[in-house]
Amino acid sequence: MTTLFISDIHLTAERPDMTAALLAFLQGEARQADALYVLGDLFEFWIGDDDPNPLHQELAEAFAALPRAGVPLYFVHGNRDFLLGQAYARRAGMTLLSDPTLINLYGERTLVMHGDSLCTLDAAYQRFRRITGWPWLRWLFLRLPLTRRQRIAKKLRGNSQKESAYKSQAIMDVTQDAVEALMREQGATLLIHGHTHRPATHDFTLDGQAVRRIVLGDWFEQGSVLVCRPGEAHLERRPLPSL
Ligand code: LP5
Ligand code: MN
Repeated sequence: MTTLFISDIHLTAERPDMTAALLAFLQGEARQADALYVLGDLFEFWIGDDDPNPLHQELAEAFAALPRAGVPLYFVHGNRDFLLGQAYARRAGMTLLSDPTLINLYGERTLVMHGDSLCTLDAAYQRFRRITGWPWLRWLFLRLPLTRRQRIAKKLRGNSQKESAYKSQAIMDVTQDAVEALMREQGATLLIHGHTHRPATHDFTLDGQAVRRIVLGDWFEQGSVLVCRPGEAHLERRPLPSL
């Protein structure tokens, strides 16, 4: 009995080692799980389900094998792949979840989310998030020619990299206030998210009750997998192959 959580793999053709590690994970241990949750930023960036990138097709096939083998597969959008749509989700056998979603994890009220919405000190990012959430802007963007979308995505990535260099670590982390407000509102005792690339387990007390926040890691140096069983949760590492 295990439920697995991953996020922030940032798949790109430039990192075949990360793709190989994820494929091995999907073809191996994920097949034995009760469910797999992917909590955003699976891809380095996503500019539409019509992108003919062969990596996307390869991954769709590998993911779709899971639900075919009886393992439910859930996806929460990240800030890099928020445009991943129903067409790709269907191809990959993924059920799209809203951010956040409350699940029952072996009897525990658990919130799963990407985590970017909790970074409330990062005002510039929250503005970006609000604007890129406008349905009409998404609609327009998705109708641009692919090369134009690619150029815009690269530009946004470049700006983000430049800006992040000037932001403090504290600004780019979640705030305890946002975490507590959300957990209180949802009556959750466990919160699982990614985005910050700071894998850790944070135990604290909320209104007199012991609660926990688990942060998933990225896959740049090694794989990061949260393995949950009834009453236990372990953040584990998986090696990347040397190709
Ligand atoms: O990228 P990452 O994870 O290292 O940093 C994030 C925040 N950055 C982003 C931007 C993404 O990297 C860009 C991804 C492109 C996706 C595909 C294109 C789709 C376009 C769709 C249009 C509808 O998320 C970064 C955070 C950091 O996490 C830590 O939390 O700090 O935030 C930024 O750097 C954002 C800037 O601060 C935003 C400032 C500009 C605001 C104006 C909005 C203009 C929007 C125009 C849209 C076309
Ligand atoms: Mn992210």
